[in-house]
Amino acid sequence: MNNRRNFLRASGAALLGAATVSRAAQGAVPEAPMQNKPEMQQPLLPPNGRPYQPVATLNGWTLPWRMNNGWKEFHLVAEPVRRQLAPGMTAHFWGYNGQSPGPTIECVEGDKVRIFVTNKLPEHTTIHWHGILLPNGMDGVGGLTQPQIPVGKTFVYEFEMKKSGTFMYHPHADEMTQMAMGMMGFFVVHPKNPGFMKVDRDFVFLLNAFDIQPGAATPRVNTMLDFNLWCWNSRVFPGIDPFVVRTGDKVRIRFGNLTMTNHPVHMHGYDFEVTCTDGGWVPKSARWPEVTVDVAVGQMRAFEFTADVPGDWAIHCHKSHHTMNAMGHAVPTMIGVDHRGVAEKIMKLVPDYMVMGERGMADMGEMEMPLPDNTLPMMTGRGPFGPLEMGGMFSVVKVRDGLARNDYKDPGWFKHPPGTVSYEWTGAAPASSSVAPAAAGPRDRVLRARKPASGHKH
Ligand SMILES: [Cu+2]
Repeated sequence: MNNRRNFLRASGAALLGAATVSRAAQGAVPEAPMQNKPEMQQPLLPPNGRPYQPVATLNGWTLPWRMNNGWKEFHLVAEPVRRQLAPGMTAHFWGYNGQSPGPTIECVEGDKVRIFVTNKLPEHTTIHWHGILLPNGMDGVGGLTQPQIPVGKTFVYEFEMKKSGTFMYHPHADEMTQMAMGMMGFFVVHPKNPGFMKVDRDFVFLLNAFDIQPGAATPRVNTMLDFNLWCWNSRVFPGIDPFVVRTGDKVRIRFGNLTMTNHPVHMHGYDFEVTCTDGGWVPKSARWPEVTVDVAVGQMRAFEFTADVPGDWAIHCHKSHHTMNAMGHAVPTMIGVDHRGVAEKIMKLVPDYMVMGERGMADMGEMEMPLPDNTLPMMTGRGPFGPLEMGGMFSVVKVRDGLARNDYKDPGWFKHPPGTVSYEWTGAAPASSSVAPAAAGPRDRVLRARKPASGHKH
């Protein structure tokens, strides 16, 4: 927060100075603010230009700009960055202005936008403005519509925002490497009329995926399909910010998919309507209610609902292997397999050996398993009732009474009104024995014999 306030102060000073500054100074490249904190920064209320409700970028921030003779000027720096995926794991990525994803760019329909892009990567790059209508030579396809931006050089993109909507930016140069390394950002164009499609809270994030081997920090860039870290804004559960919402708020959640597969994003507790795609706003007559929206590769979707039911409502990708972190892939299904005797013999040879999955995988959620450094557990996180057994693309929409208008602070866990939580039946069982509790099996013996977790690191 402090960092951010500092640049806001710095950029505010620059903005104040802009009116009186000389032509030569106006010709200088604008400051490139940097941010490397993984927590969501307060939405950036526009200090000039047309008013709008700014977006809240999950685990991210919005890039400040300066006005220069009617142009909004932004400065992106493509560079290597470090990003904490969740406490316990930091990755070496490429990104923009200190972070992957890069900062969100926000402007208004009709704005003239000038974006300086400085390349501090070890190879050339470009930026493509995904979904934005612009002159062909501003489209950012290296080799096709412009020369590549060489290492160390700064290029300028200039275009006028023809329509409002939900967009993103990413390189169109050595794409497989650069996107696998985390280069991307969100781009929101607000409507000229602030009353159009007005909401109280407007969240944005990108879905991205990485292949980082346990113990490593740099993604494998030649992976085509078998990614092992499924992220929202380069974060995994429990590192993803909650969506903090005040009861009664009109809420919009926008996301774009820059992974190599589709993601059915499911939200609990509400039905909603998709109101915007990367092509523009969806007319009312073309919307329908749903509780899961599938977003294909390269697509963007925004859905809206009125948050009238308080609670902690899960929101997640519905592919169950996308709500897990690395290490889940090579484990065989062991449900129903009887390990009697085998585990004890193996433990004589391999002291850390553990039996996994004989009763399902839920034990993984609490398991004290030795992990390599810089590696996250496969299923993790704790809620008010115990382990959540999640990872990857999972977060919580926290709807609470009486929050302040711009309060996005995590309010903690929901306090359920008495008598509203699922409970254990303690009355009489039916005469048939089919629902009697299962007897303790051989598994429990193995768990008791397990070595204490002395090698446990994370
Ligand atoms: Cu998914």
